Formats: sequence, structure tokens, C-alpha cells
Amino acid sequence: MVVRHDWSTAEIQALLELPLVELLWRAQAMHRQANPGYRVQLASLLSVKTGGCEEDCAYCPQSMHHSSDVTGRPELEVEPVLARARAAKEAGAHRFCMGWAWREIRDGAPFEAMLQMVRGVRELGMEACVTAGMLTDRQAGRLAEAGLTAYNHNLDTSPEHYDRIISTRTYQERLETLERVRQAGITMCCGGIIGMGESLTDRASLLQVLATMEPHPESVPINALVAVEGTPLEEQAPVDPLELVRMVATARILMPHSRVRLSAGREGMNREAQILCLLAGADSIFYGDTLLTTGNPDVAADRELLAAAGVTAWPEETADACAGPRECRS
Ligand code: SAM
Ligand code: DTB
Ligand code: SF4
Repeated sequence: MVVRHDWSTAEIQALLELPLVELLWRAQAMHRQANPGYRVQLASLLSVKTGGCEEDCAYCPQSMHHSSDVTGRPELEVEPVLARARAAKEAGAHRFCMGWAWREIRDGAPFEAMLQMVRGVRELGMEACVTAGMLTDRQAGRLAEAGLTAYNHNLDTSPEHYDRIISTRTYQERLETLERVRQAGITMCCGGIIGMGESLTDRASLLQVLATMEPHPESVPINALVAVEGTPLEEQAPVDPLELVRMVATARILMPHSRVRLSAGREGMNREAQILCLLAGADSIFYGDTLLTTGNPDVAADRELLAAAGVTAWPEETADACAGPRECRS
């Protein structure tokens, strides 16, 4: 399998525009080679620090610039977070992702607590992912030392569409944060959102930035906008689920070894559309009743979804774990 890092936006747009059956066929061929068992990683999310964020991301209910901002939710402490991680593990999750609604990480007690949470999650034998905004080299180094598996920092959209979505932080700053994560030896979780008024060329352009990274991000979350009341994007029409299928399939073709995560937006999709995404190459879902502040299908529904699709969840089958070039699956 040839893994390329020199994709042009035009080539990617041509993939996105293929007849759906053809696109699915090509994505399937890649997916079967890279993940012959069709295994799907279950990742649970927890918002540790919710709301009051200084950034003005137009999609985000946690920005202090929007009337949707959630106030008065106390920041969670180490023990309750680890209790949630244990519960997620018992429910079958293999990765535990923790979010902080921050513009950037600052040193001090909350950061020390974050490091303890990372250590605690790793001691449970789970992968640990953190998303907390920008960070310094030293903070990235300390997170790596604590055993952090992945840092999530999304590009969200194309460089061209970005200014219509966020004004308080530049695309370049995002890329620099990602580079710090890479340099520290932490795997990169980086993806975007569709349904924010972007064109097909914007989607191709976002994927071009991701697919020309070397190495590719180990994890690529593909979100469909959850249009939350009180955010500037509250009126956005829901995306056609087949658009999400196309985005997942194209990501799979471009980045064969990356974990493509079917992320926000599943609540508005029927079972068949979600199964099409699994067929198109999604090999992870967020698992648990809530994402950060919005809803997600419940655990029982997701168990039924995976059974109906005939795919296996991690960590049941870990015999050949860590055999491939992906991030550790043990
Ligand atoms: N503050 C940190 C940051 O922005 O890096 C971490 C938390 S932030 C909520 C994580 C990601 O969630 C965002 O980059 C965005 O891609 C996604 N997200 C947030 N709100 C969303 C929404 N309403 N619909 C879809 N995705 C959303
Ligand atoms: C990602 O790309 N999607 C997740 C995770 N990374 C952190 C977050 C989705 C958040 C959806 C809106 C909310 O629940 O607040
Ligand atoms: Fe803050 Fe992250 Fe929400 Fe942007 S996406 S407003 S940085 S919490």
C-alpha cells in the first residue's frame, strides 16, 4: 500500500466528488487492507473544565462570546475524573479523552491535576487523550512524560474558511501547537467539522492540510456540526449524512493508517448512515451518553449498532495489538 503525502486539493476534491458507489469501493479497498478485522475503537469523552472559554469559535457552545456559554459548572477534580475513566473502561471503552475549555494551558494547580489524570488513565491500561487548547514545548514535554497517548487539536476547517469561524486564534497558531505535540512524541489527533457553511473545496483543502502532514495525524476526528442554540451557527442546516460518509471515505483513502473517528453529529443520524460511515472507513466512535456538552447515542444503542454492522470493538480482540504502524492499541 502506497501512503502518499503529496496530495493536491484538486485530487482530493475529485475523490469527494466521485459517484458514491465508486468512492465507497475505493475506501473499502484501503480499509480492508489497513484494518482487515473492521475493528472499531470505543473512545469516551469527559469535559473536565466546561465553558467560559476566551476563544470565539463560532460552533462552540463553550465560548464566553456566545449566549450558549455554560456557566457555573465546577471544574472536575482528579478522583471523580478517574472514577469516570474506570466506569468508561468497564463499559468497554479503550480510550479516555478529557477536554478543557481553555484558550491555552497555563501552569499551576489545574495543569498538575491534568498530569495526574493522564497518569491515572494510563494506569488503567487505557489510551489517554487531552484537548485543552494551545500549549508550550515544556507543557507538551510534561504531558508526554506523564504518558499522554494523544493530544487533540483540530484544524476545524480549511485555511480559507477559517476566518469566518474563529477570529481569536490563527490557523498558523494551530499548526504550531500541533508541531509542539509532534516534537514531544505525543500522537496527534487532528480533524475538523463539516456543516459550517464551507464549500466542497474547503473540505478538500482541510483534508489536503491533514494528508500532507508527514507523518499523517494518527487520529482524525470527523465531526458534523451540532448546531447549538446561542452559537453564531445555530441556524445552520444539518449536513446530509451522505456528506459525512464522503468525508470519512476520502479521509480513509488519503490516510490509510490513521484512525478515522466518526465524532460529533451521530445523534442526528440513523443506524444505516452510521453503518455506511463504518463501511467507508471510520474505525472509532465516541462512546457514552455525552460528548463534551452535547448528547451522543447511548451505550446500548451503540452496542446494537456495532452488532448490526458486524464489527468488533476494541479491546475485545487485542491479540495482534500494536502490530501495525498506528498508535498503540494494546
Ligand atoms: N478548547 C480546546 C480546543 O479547542 O482545542 C478543546 C475543546 S474543543 C470543544 C474540541 C473540538 O470539538 C473543537 O476543535 C471542535 O472541532 C469540536 N467541536 C466543538 N463544538 C462542536 C460542535 N458544536 N459541533 C461539532 N464539533 C464541535
Ligand atoms: C473532536 O473532534 N470532537 C470531540 C472531541 N474531538 C473533543 C468533541 C465534540 C464536541 C461536540 C460539542 C459538545 O459536546 O460540546
Ligand atoms: Fe474554546 Fe475549544 Fe470551544 Fe474554541 S472549541 S471556544 S477553544 S473550548
